[in-house]
Amino acid sequence: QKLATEKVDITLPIRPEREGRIHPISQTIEELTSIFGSMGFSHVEGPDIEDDYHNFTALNIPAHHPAREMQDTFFLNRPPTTDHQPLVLRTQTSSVQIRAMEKGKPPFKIISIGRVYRSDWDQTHTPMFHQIEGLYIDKNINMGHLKGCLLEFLSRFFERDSVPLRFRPSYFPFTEPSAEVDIGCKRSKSEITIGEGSDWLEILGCGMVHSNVLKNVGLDPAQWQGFAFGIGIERLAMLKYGIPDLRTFFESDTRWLQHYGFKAV
Ligand code: 2NM
Repeated sequence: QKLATEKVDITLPIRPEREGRIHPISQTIEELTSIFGSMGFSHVEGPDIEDDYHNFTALNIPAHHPAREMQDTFFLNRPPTTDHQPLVLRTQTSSVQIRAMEKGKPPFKIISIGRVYRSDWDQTHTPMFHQIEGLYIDKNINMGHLKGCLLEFLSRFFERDSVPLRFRPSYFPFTEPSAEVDIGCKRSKSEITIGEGSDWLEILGCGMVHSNVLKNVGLDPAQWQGFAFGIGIERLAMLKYGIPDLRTFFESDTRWLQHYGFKAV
């Protein structure tokens, strides 16, 4: 009787369960690694906690540069390194590339991706964000290669046949010459469309690696040269996926993640 009355209906659907979502930052990092991987860049990693030398000095950032000031950089109290250097939370991932160049032999064709930290908090800045930096050092690399590389990457990332790019002269301590790159876009009331229209939007910084940086990692600037670039990943994700507010990336709101996240495949 028990068997007859307490039969389990195995054809019933399961109780609804909310499926997890992949965070837009993780998704964007996957896309970037895949695009640059197919362009011949390998992925290098390094520590989030850096010493003063790798975060600043090796990158030709002089002793009294504003980026070293307390209000921009998170300095760690303890433990100090044996050579009494301050320790910092890395402010850019270029420190990872310095370490890769110290350890390896040229040519270098690498990207570094990861968290970076700056003491900043407002509508368009969070104290932690993500960056991708690229570096290509060989015997005959010039700004033409830089432009071609960025054109290929940005058109693939934004899924367009081509994208209009504008190079504006700029300044970074670690590159000479340096440029900021704008991408062509169209602004309507609530949306930005990338790759068409008559407006410009700043998207990344780049340049030819400074001869002092090459010397600092033991390379002869008369033999080796190349380009580097750095891009904020949140900004790329916001533009590609129409996410309006930067700070929502780090609020861990599962409703936000259900909306903007990606289904696992
Ligand atoms: C940027 C802009 C320009 C950069 C430089 C280097 C290194 F390590 F080779 F010196 N890595 N990344 C670089 C250059 C980063 O970010 C806006």
